[in-house]
Amino acid sequence: MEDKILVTKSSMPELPEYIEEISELWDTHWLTNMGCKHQKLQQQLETYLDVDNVELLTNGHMALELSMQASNLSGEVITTPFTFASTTHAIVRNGLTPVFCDIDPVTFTIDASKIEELITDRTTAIVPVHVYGNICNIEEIERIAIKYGLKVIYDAAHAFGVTYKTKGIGSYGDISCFSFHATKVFNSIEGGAVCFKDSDFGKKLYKLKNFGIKNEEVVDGIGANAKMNEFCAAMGLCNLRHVDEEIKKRKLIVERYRQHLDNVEGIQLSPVQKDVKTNYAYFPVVFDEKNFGASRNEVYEALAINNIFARKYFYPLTNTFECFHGKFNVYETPIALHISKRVLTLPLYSNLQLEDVDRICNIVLKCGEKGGCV
Ligand code: T4K
Repeated sequence: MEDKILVTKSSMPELPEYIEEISELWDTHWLTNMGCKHQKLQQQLETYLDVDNVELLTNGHMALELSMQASNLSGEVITTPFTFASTTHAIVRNGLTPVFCDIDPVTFTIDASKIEELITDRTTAIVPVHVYGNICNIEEIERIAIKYGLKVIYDAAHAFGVTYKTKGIGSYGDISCFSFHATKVFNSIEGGAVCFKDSDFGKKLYKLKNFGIKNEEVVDGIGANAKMNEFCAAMGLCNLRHVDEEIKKRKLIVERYRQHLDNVEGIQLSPVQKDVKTNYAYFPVVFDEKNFGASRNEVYEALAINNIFARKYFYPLTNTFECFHGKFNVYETPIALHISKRVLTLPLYSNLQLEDVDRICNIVLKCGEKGGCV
């Protein structure tokens, strides 16, 4: 039996490169609290992401949670349930009420044409998600935000390195939050970043990530601890040197997938978006059982039998989570519900072999043939 193929595999530099990067830490003994690796990565990311300011954090979740806190939001926040737990949890953990907007059936991002009808006098922000590296309808979201005086905080966890109209995706909206988790296109083991324009917001965020400390004798905020440590920052510095190469390799893999799966009846793939340079973060496939001949779950099982572990990102929807005890009505987001029951993200990482892509696609396509997935 072949080795397991998982949905992704962390990108890592060659070991000597990482050792070289961290060796300095044995001289300085400075391991965390905004050391030199942290500062260097922050600066390099401002350039790479093409944004005004970057603040590094322990992970993408704290980037979201503390960004919302530093924005002094209250009341309701419009978002989507077709996302990882983190987005909704960050809203709820800030004492805010998520108001779920449905998604666009093609891009899987928030359907901007449905946002306005959800705005009330309690709405203070929109939290859209750039799902799988597909970007949201930036212009329409901006128009609505300006019209109603709302903050826009993008969950850009999947959008590292994406550009729109040649500008870094993190430069749109008030704030964009990236994840540098081990499973992402760019990783710092665990890590995250907030991109922003407003320097007052930046000062608040910085304090929130460091206990609210102003100086050695004054603590004037009730902060958390969300600082990126030096080992993570060093991993980030190494991986940043190779990320363009990684994205190029991902592109070849995605092209191979598309050769097999484009124009197959009953299969929907991500769109190629106009004016977007994508990062090939995930390879989602939506299966329409009637037209394809097999359900998403049958394909998932058929792959698993062959030691290939695709994932149902994003199923279940966050508005169905048990922790919310039925508080939200999932039927208010019917398209998100429809997609979440049918989507499967196939394995995708830079050193996935093209022959493995062929094998994965053969198994998938066989499921659609008469006789099913056996
Ligand atoms: N917003 C969105 C839209 C997000 O998708 C996420 C995270 C966030 C916010 C929050 O960002 P972070 O706080 O995480 O920085 C994984 C990731 O843990 C999570 O970061 C990611 N989204 C989510 C979509 O996927 P799980 O529970 O599926 O992870 P796990 O442990 O099952 O790993 C998935 C696969 O990744 C494994 O089968 C193999 C591979 N893997 C995993 C680990 C841990 C590696 O290759 N190396 C590793 O170290 O959540």
